[in-house]
Amino acid sequence: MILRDIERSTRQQLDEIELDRFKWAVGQAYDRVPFYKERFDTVGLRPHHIKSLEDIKHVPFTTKNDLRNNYPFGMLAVAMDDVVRIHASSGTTGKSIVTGYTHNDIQMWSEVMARSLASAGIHRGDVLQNAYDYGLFTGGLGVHYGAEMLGAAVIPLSGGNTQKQLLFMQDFGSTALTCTPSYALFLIETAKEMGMERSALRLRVGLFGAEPWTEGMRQEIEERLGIDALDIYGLCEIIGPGVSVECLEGKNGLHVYEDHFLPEVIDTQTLLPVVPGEKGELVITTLTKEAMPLIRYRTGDITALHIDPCVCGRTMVRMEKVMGRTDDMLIIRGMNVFPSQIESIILRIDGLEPYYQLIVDKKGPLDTLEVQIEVNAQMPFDNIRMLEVLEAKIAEQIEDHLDVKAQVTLLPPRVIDRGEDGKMVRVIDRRKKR
Ligand code: DLL
Repeated sequence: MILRDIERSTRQQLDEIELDRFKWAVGQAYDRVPFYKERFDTVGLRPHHIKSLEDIKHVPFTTKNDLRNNYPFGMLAVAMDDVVRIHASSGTTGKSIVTGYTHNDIQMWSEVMARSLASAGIHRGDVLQNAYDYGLFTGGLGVHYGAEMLGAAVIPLSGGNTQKQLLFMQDFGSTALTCTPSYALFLIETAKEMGMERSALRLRVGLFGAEPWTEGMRQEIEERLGIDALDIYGLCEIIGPGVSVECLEGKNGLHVYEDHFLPEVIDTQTLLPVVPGEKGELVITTLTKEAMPLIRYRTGDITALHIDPCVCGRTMVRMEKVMGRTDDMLIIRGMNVFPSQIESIILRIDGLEPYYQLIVDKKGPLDTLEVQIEVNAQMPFDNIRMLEVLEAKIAEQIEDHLDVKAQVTLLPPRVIDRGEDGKMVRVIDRRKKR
């Protein structure tokens, strides 16, 4: 199959494709988006200056703020007549990020999503339960179009209606599940409450993304559902889900679809590219997108790129599981902490659920961190002494691993808000309000 051929190209073949497409994308942006013409003119860059992939370092970055400043349609490179779809991020702060798609963009997106599903071992004949939200969020429709292109039978359930989801999962014999990792946990919890046995389900594989999740969370979901749980990454600015995905064989980093998205990782201080394997901020250039090409877009996501071969035979570069966003990184008394680091610690301890929230505040001049975690239903919540001992143990582990003092508060099951769109809110930073 052609799709698989390109995924096994040699590095040189990939570089050639990427250079051709990179030149095209820079030209499109320069010729058709006034923002880019002005930005490139300021640094004296013309599209014909791009001779090699190395020349990318002379090209200015694009940021989320640039998109906000051009809200809603200022970044479009085509007339509205050629736009067939508009998506937007929920935008909890400031203006939403808006993105448009031409017919070809939708085709390309469907293709990378079909490839993503195939990379998870999903095929024609599978019954795919799609519990990503349908709407402005790209999860629902992105997976949907990919599943149809692949030929799997997609059930467009969207998020919510959890008991019904589970009944359909059982009655329709769903073999694949797509949703956020937190929603997967919620499904597991609800199935348990409904007395639904794992053996009543035919699920084999799940493709989870849209928020950071750790290896510990993967293990939890895999064990409780008896499936392979794989990571899928993307963002609406670039296309939606399908920028990169793990393969079933390797389960060790997400292959970036380099024929459409050119990835770099930069040091957030120097803004220079880091060496492969080193962590930094992911920057992506769209190589084929027509409606809204983005050149060196700073995603804000922290990861590292790996170029060593993967057992699956795909040659495309792999990115590590995203550990969080640059703006999720908390600085607590001078120490850097990502919610995902706390998650890794929590999930190693018996009796806890992966439902937690970090509450950051200030007492006088000092930052304080409270970690609230739900315990599981088996934990005797009236045994105060036992809870205190456990809280102290968790605090000790957090301090050992992250060098940060935390007050740990255990909560009964089901009290932490599960979040909208299936994405959980992990951090409440009260320092920002003051
Ligand atoms: O979350 C697209 C998506 C839908 C991806 C379904 C995967 C599955 P946005 O709402 O624009 O798009 O949010 C994008 O979510 O910059 C990351 O910070 C985060 N994110 C997305 N996927 C992952 C992942 C969709 N696998 C923002 N791991 C991105 C960690 C992720 N964070």
